[in-house]
This record gives sequence, structure tokens and C-alpha cells, in this order.
Amino acid sequence: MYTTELQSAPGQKAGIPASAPEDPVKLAAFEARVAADEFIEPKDWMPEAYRRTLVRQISQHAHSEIVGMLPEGNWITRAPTLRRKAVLLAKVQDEGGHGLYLYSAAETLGASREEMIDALHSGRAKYSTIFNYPTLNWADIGAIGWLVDGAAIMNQVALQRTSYGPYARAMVRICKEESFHQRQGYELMLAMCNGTAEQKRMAQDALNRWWWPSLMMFGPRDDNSPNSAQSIRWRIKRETNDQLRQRFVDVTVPQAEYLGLTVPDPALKWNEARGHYDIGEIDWEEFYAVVRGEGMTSLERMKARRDAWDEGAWVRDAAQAHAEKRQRRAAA
Ligand code: BYC
Repeated sequence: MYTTELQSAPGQKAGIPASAPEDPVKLAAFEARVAADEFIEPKDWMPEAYRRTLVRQISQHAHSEIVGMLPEGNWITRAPTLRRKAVLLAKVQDEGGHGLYLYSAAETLGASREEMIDALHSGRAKYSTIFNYPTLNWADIGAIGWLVDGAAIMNQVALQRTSYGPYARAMVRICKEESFHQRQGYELMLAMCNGTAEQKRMAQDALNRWWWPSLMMFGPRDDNSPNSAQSIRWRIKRETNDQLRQRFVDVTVPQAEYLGLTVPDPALKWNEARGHYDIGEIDWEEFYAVVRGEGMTSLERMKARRDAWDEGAWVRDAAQAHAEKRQRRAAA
């Protein structure tokens, strides 16, 4: 998520106002529109920092979808039945589609596809920490659908009401597909938990490994989240990292109980007064290490993306040549 560097002056961070002051009249009109819950559209005037924050978040989100195809794509050839293979194929293809809608949404803000891809491949742009953990066995496919897509959808439902029109509309479609992803994961976990003792042990092991990384997907705690305050003011984010994380925990713990699995957090406890679960402390050192690119599979993921880009060069060249030939014919 170094995409802050996209289209911004050196040293400038998204969420921090650009050095040139904005026209106060235009700024006031913009803020009034946002406060009235109007969508901001590509040709509307917007403050430069709003545009940069959106390019950062949307391109990071797109990269996450594309890199997120890798841990699961790894299991397509090893799915245990034809039905499971078809479901997993459909899910991974959906993720590719989500990445494309999101890159298109970011392009409406003036970011070019090449620039965004280059930022990812050069390590300047990041993607969600969750995709830097390995998928060790088939139960991980269930745990990813249930927990990772479950966490993603919790965040994305709120983004359907984000203030930038193209991002909000992309989210409506993405959420419909994500809800199928979450359900197929939970159904897979249910099958494993109702299967043999060994299958249930695998399901518990997958929950043990994916629980904490899933909670980290929501980002740092609110008191340590530099972008949240401005993003909430501009209604880019509709809820804070901690609010969404809490909602995810509250929804997911009863689902784990129904599966007969134990959430790997000894401090997890229902708090009657708050009406929410209390949880133990997240390992923030691990989170920041993964954000810095020191995750278990970070190097492997980046190499896979760069190789795919290089190996696809001939397709892009051929498509370009074909488009130019058609243009020439049309002109003639
Ligand atoms: N991983 O100020 P904060 C999916 C960074 S994929 C890495 O709270 P913000 C799926 C953050 O960028 C779902 N970095 O930031 C696909 C910032 O750094 P910079 C992906 C993280 O933006 C395939 C710094 O930490 N979803 O659905 O206000 C299969 C401080 O954070 C992470 C999205 O991308 C992280 N987890 O809030 C299955 C949703 N968290 O950029 C599923 C859209 C934080 O200032 N994004 N950082 O250098 C968002 O909602 C927000 O960007 C976040 C972070 C809540 C993630």
C-alpha cells in the first residue's frame, strides 16, 4: 500500500492536503456535497488529497484481489471433487474480475493501469497482508472463504456507500459475488467438521492459522490509523477499522461455535455490558512486518505476479497490433 506515491509529489502522503492550497469556495461546495451524501463523479471538482487517497485505496484494493487469486489458484488442480473444483475456479475468476473493475475505477481518477501495475511490481504499492500467508492444505480453502472473504465483505458492504461514485458502484457488484465466496467457504468448513476426525482436526488447524491474520485485514487500531480520520470525514471510509473488526468478530464467533471449532484466542469473551466480544491483543509487530513485505510468502507472490506480467507481454502486443490494424482499416 505504498500507492500513496502514485501521482503525488515526492514526500507527499495521501490523506495529507497537497501543498498548493485548494480554492476555499470549491472546497466548501465539495464538502457540502459529501456531507449531503451525494456521490462525487469523475468529472466533478475534487481536492487533490481526496483524489490521491482514493487512488491509493482503490489501487491497493485492486492489487489485493489480483494477488489474492494466487493462494487459492494454487489448489484448483488439487480440489477433491469436480464440484469443488468448479466452485473454486468460479471464485478465483471472480477475484480477477474484481481487480479489473477496481483498476477501472482508479483509472477514472487519472491513474494509468501501467503506473499502478508498475507500482505493485516494483514494491512501491502493497496489497492486503492476508495474502502473504501460505495455503498448506485443502481446509485452508474453506478457512479463506469463510474468514478472509467474510472479513473482506464486512469492509466492502460499508464501501458500497463510499462517496466516490465509480468505487461505490463497483462495490455493489463485488459484494454480491463476495457473499457467494463467503458461503462456499463456510459450507466447505461445515463439510469438513461433519467429516472424519482427521478432517475436523484440519479445519481447526486452518482456523488456528487464519484467525489472527484475518483480524489484521481491517488495518491498524483506530488510535494508530493515520488515514482514517480524513477518510471518514470525506466519507471514503464509512466505518473505522476497529468498528468493522468488532462486527466481524461478533458475527464470526457464533459461526465457529456452530462448526464445533475453538477460536484460538484465550481472551475471547462475551462482554454483556458492551454487547460485543472482547478479544486478546493482535500481534501488531507481525502485522507491520508483513506490511513491510516480510510475510512468509511475500517474495513468492511478487515473483508470480511479475512472471505473469512478463509472460503475458506477447498477448498485450498482439492485442495492440490487432487494434491498430482495425483502426487503419476503418480509416481507409
Ligand atoms: N494490509 O491508516 P490506515 C479481498 C496500511 S481483498 C496491508 O488504517 P486506510 C479478497 C494502509 O494502507 C480485500 N497494509 O489505512 C481477494 C496504510 O498505509 P499507507 C482488500 C495495510 O487505507 C481475494 C497504513 O497501513 N480490501 O477481498 O485508511 C480473495 C495505515 O492504515 C493493511 C481492501 O483493500 C493491510 N491489511 O485503511 C479473497 C478494502 N491495513 O497506504 C478476498 C479497501 C492497513 O498510508 N481498503 N494497511 O502507506 C480499505 O478499506 C482500507 O484501505 C483499509 C486500511 C481498511 C485496508
